[in-house]
Amino acid sequence: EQKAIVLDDAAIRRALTRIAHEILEKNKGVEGLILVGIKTRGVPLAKRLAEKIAEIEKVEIPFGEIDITLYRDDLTKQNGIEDPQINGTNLQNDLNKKKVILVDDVLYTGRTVRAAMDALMDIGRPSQIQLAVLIDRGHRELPIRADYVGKNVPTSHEEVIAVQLVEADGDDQVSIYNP
Ligand code: 3GP
Ligand code: 5GP
Ligand code: MG
Repeated sequence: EQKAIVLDDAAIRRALTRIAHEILEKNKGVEGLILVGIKTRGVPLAKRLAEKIAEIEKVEIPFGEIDITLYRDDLTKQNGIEDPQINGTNLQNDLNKKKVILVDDVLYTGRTVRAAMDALMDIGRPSQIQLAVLIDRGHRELPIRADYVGKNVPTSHEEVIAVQLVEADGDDQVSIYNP
């Protein structure tokens, strides 16, 4: 098992700074924006983006989290298991006419994001949903793409992207390995 570093701490920091600027550019400021992190590691990433945006624009933007449990047949190797399910959310914000930016660490098949969008639609009627991910590893099974990508990392199905973040793991690093 050989691990190759895909992003070190400086590269993660730069990618998130760039994405914060891209979010502001695309949305022409912070008006109506709300950042929503997908648990677990999408949450600290969304918080970091909110901090960077606050630094740049001197405005706080609302922030929420959403918990999607994985009932992934490709993870458990069992068939007949459902797609990712909503476990919970702390979203008390009124999403009507808001531009929601979903944030996750890794985008793979797209099923987690689809479940997250379902959950958002149940809560309210956002005017837009955008998606930011640190890593896009390919292999989409649904017509879903990210608006903001830290790094595109082509992978095989067997490979795993390990995302370590200070808030969860004590250090910042993204690596790829073949278990
Ligand atoms: P996360 O909470 O940081 O998102 O999906 C649950 C956890 O399992 C995720 O952590 C993710 O890091 C990890 N994981 C590693 N490889 C995979 C994979 O191939 N598929 C999924 N769904 N999760 C993976
Ligand atoms: P999807 O639903 O798009 O297949 O997978 C997205 C979710 O699964 C993300 O929340 C992510 O945490 C997790 N995931 C999928 N593949 C990987 C991977 O290679 N590494 C990590 N760290 N997470 C992954
Ligand atoms: Mg994740």
